[in-house]
Amino acid sequence: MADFEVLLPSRLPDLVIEGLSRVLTIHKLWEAADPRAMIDKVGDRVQGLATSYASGRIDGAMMSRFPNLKIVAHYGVGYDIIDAAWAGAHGIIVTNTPDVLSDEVADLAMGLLLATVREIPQADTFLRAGHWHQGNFPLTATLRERRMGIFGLGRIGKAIAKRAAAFDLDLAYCARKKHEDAPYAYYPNVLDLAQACDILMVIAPATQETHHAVNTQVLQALGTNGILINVARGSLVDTDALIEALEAKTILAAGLDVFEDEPNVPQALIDCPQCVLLPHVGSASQYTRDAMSRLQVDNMVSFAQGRGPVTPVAETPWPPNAA
Ligand code: 8YV
Repeated sequence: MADFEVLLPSRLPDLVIEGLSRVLTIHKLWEAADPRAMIDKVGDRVQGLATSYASGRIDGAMMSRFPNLKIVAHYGVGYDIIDAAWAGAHGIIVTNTPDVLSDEVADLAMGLLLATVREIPQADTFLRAGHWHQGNFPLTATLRERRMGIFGLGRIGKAIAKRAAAFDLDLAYCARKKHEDAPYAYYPNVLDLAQACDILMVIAPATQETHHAVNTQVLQALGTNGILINVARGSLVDTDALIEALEAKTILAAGLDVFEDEPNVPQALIDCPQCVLLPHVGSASQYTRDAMSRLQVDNMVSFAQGRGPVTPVAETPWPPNAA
């Protein structure tokens, strides 16, 4: 199988590099002194790309540089960096790493919600700064008697809902279509969802339709007691509108794990006392990243060995005529 050649545009975990190179030939683009020259040299032979969020846009122009490309195996559940529709139209399979990270991201989402409502990082900073000697930490907002709207009821959204139900939160959701198996109130659009809730949990995929879906109007609808949590992609929230809403106290607080231009975070958010900010760590435990690594390798190796991909995305079904 060593004649199946795979290019890695950006660094991947050692587990992925070891797993792939055990059976396939790999090319590490990020180590090349001249990446363009490496692509010119091996481009014709490359049948697989192993990508991650750090790989940058994998669009038609990029994929066209590999005329024999058959599979793009992605590390992560969100594959918005890849033009999967273009891949599908050109007979290229795209795979992601679903399910293995759902519980981890859902745990983090609830942790971020609690941290934001109860100001846990701020209380930690207060103690370390010695302020406790001068008096107690100010009383905070509460999770009690709240209604949470989940924007995106996919696998992670459902895992969040399960946890939120255990916290006695009343639940509602917005998704492209109603899920008959979900016992929560359904709203077909995010504005109506925000109107009906005081927590908005964003966990929908980044698409053209969801770009800046959380805008000034939605934040206004969430209200002055409103909490925004985003564990999806920065592009779903209009950052300028969010900063304005936080500064004008149109909403109460925000917990963000993702940003529009990572790792650049606007200074206005860093300076905002009602924000809890995390460096995109939703799935970032060793346990879960190892599971994602194994699934990425399984997808590539299974495909290279003629057994088909394990977790192809919706735009590139397997077998190809199963659409
Ligand atoms: C990425 C993520 O996997 O899975 C996703 O969609 O957002 C992350 O957990 C991470 O950025 C590593 O590429």
